[in-house]
Amino acid sequence: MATPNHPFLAACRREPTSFTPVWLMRQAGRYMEEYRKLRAQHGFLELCKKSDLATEITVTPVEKLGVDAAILFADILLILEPMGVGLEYSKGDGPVLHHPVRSGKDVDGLKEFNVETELSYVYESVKKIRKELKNKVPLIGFAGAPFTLASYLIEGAGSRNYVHTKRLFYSAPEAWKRLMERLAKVIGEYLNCQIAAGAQAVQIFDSWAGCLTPNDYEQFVQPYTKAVIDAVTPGVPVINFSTGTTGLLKNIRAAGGDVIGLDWRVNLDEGWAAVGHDVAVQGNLDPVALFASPKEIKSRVAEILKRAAGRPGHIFNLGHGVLPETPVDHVIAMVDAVHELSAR
Ligand code: 1CP
Repeated sequence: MATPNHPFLAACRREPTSFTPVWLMRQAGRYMEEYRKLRAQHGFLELCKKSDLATEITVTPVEKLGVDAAILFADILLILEPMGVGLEYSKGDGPVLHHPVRSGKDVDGLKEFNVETELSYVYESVKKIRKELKNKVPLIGFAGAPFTLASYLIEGAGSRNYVHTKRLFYSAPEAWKRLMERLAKVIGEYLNCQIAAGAQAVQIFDSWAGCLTPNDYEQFVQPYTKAVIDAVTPGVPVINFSTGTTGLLKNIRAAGGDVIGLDWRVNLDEGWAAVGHDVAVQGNLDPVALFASPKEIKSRVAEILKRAAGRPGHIFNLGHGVLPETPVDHVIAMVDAVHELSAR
């Protein structure tokens, strides 16, 4: 089947589009009543592993919001489960790993696993979602970046200061290197399996890279993120997403990607100039702005579009995911405003 030239994919390639494509990180999630209803009946891992449910959760926001891309419903931590770290999602408290990695010995104790068979439920979802979407919008696959996944593996949960993570690379750089090489390898394979199943672009989430100094990013993180991006099937656009990385943008760019994610802590035009106009950008509305009135949301959308200046290669998004209490009608107002104000 010939793939139509979707605005989202064209923008990834910095080709001109008749309007600015828009989608939202966490567009499927707790702010949506349909999701909360399903979540009341099923555990989070069950929602990810039952491909019919994952498909429904992925497709619902596309129809309801009118966005220009779908993102696979899954989680960055699923790839850690087959390593034997005791992944659990407890209601309300976010994910926990019962056996975190704290030493070189722990790194070597992580289970080797087959990415194709152990995570086959993810590729099953990708296939079903593509079928369900009928080529109306493209499907984005994703994975966590090596650093963000390492931080969960080492801390055992979300973290404020990443003390254990940084201590591992300060005090045991060889163990850190072994861990990051292993992560980079499985993440690259995982993304390529999603692509083989039908994902048309992939996003790499380095959500917590903003805690790093530029030197530490360059030495301990950049080579591994770059290895993942270099391993992605040629021709498939890669979005390199991070937050809090205004001071790291040159390094983020050096790690690679066809599209660089910008969060709201930098003006879009300044962020784009910092990464270079020879790459596409994605962003960068503050997720909290969606709690303002639709009129205020529209003026903030206008401000970001003005900074993008109609340059090909801008994908509109939030700077991070939709927050759980966000009013759905404000999200719709945002998507409509992007389409209306960017029409050319
Ligand atoms: O309780 C629940 O219902 C689970 C809430 C939830 C959801 C809806 C979690 C647990 N993950 C997800 C889905 C999810 N996670 C998607 C789906 C696609 C989408 O609509 O965007 C994606 C892309 C993710 C990626 C993800 N998971 C990231 C990177 C993006 C980000 O927000 O920075 C991270 C850091 C995670 C870990 C995670 N999983 C879940 C939670 C609550 C968290 C964050 C915990 C923390 O703050 O440390």
